[in-house]
Amino acid sequence: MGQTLTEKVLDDHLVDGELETGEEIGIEIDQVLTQDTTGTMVWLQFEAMGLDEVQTEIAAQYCDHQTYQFDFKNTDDHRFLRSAAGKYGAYFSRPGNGICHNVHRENFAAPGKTLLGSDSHTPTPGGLGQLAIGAGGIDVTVAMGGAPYYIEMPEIVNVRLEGELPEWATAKDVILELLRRLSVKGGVGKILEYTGPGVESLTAPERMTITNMGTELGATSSIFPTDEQTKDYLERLDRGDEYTELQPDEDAEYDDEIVVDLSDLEPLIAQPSMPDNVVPVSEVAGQDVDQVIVGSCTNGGYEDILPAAKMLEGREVNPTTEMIVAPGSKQASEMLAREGWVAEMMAAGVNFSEATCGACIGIGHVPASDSVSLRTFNRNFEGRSGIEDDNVFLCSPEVAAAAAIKGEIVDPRDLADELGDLEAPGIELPDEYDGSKTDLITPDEAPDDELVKGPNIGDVPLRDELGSDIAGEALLKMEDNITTDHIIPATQDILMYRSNIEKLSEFTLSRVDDTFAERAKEADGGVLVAGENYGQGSSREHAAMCPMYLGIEAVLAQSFARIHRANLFNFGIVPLTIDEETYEDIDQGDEVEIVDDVYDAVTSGQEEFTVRVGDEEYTATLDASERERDILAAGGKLAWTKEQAEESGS
Ligand code: MIC
Ligand code: SF4
Repeated sequence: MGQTLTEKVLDDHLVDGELETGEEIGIEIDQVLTQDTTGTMVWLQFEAMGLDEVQTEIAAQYCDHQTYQFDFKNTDDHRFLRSAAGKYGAYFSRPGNGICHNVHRENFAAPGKTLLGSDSHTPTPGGLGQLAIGAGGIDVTVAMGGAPYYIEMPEIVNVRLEGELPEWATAKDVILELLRRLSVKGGVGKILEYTGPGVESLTAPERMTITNMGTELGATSSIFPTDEQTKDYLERLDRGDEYTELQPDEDAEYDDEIVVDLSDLEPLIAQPSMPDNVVPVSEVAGQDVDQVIVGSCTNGGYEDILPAAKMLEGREVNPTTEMIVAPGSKQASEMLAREGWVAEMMAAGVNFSEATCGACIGIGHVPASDSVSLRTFNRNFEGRSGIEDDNVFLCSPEVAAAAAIKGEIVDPRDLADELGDLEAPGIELPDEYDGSKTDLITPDEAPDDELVKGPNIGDVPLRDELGSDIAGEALLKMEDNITTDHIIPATQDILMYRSNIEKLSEFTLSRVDDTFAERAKEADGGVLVAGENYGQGSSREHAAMCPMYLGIEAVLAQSFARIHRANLFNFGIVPLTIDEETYEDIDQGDEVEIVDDVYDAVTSGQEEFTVRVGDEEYTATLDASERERDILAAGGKLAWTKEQAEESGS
């Protein structure tokens, strides 16, 4: 039987296990990336493990999330990260140089290589045939130390693209269509492999918009085959020699198939406050728009901003609307500036920002209260923009620019009819990507002996070995699709404590219940209860670290998002799956007790646990590999990795 493209790349990197769905496999990691808000913990854990040098082909530390240096805290973090990159041998990308995924794709992403990154949108270079996976910080630390990365072999879904995109429909609409059909949990446990005759019409940057936002489906990764488009893009980046052809075998078998006819697509939009709340733009047309932002790792490339710039050429942003353009990389800004597009946009009334994640996580450009903001981003979870009563819509740069011109949501096709001289800008790649590279510092350029830790850099929190008893109050009962933004919100006031767990933990689950952290501290133990897809969204391990710090011992949920589930194991919290009936029966405040000897049950491979709630008993399931059980028993991955190193005498 032939192989899928995913199987080919995995096979090439396989060091443990067999490529059978559901089996645990270990793969070799060629490249790692980390960013400032997850990176400080990555390096603190690297230090705590006693590792002394990066072992992967490429390790890159980006500063992109918290680029504004309001006081000493973010600057302390950036200085620490530069010293860690210099000491251990990673590339360092200075604040303002751009978003990790954009700068990585410009400089390092390569077909057939594996990439592990401590950011959930790491799968972005899947559009170049790279197998890229997002993970918690400590998983990246361990991979950077040279160890394989372990995952359950996902199902491989064939997303067959047919036809070609009509005018005004874009790559963003392809992924919004998939979100509309499959929902934010439709991709959990799956890798989406794109095939079919529609692939060749999409340029590499368009493919990367699609693979970037596969994360919103909960997918482990997304990948495209490589072809003339991939080669062409790499050549324009002056990296043509890194091209290799990668295609699935003709007789490859997939676990499932989805067909998308590109020619059927039209401009789509995700309404507040979930990326899968997708409708045609025409359905919500006419609503006043206060703010429009073009940017982020999904649509912040040169190729994404250019269409918006072309639409604005000789026109003006509506006086009642504010439009911000925040490029994904300084290279994109620089090229758009050299070609005169920045001036053109500014003349139209655009507020041009530095290359940063910024507004995507509520840092700067917070919308006005109870207003509509249209963004080309990938996430619109409630409150993520920095204000609780936000109304954030997600759309393509074309739809965003149309709204900026009209001052209200409008299908760009209708705006074109109305204006008479507005043409669909289409997609255009530059002849060459020629931005300067001065802000990407090689490991040899700035070697460092010491880690520089200012007062904002705390210690890595640790948990003791797993005990025999877990009993305590159900401190919080939550609904379906709770995001990591609910558990540990981003936004400036909170993000600046990412290196200081004691302080950060005060904000745990504050978006669900602002008394939670206080109550958890007082109770000194307890469990969380949640519905489906608990912990969807980001890779931030802080969403497991902080509950651990507050004494949470188990999470009982109907299902878990992949990265967060791994983070719970990594920080010694037992993730138990419960059915709907059990979920319905447990109330917040109930006393919950796991009847089994937890340590024995976890280490002996027991799958079913008895949970007592008042007088009733229920069954909860621990679906975990032997490795995951060992990690849990040790009290988390840091302790477990150290134990392993001691046992092997290294
Ligand atoms: C996000 O988009 O939510 C983030 C901020 O990039 C996170 C990483 C973080 O929380 O630092 C992610 O997606 O993993
Ligand atoms: Fe940055 Fe937003 Fe992309 Fe996360 S989703 S990496 S915050 S731009």
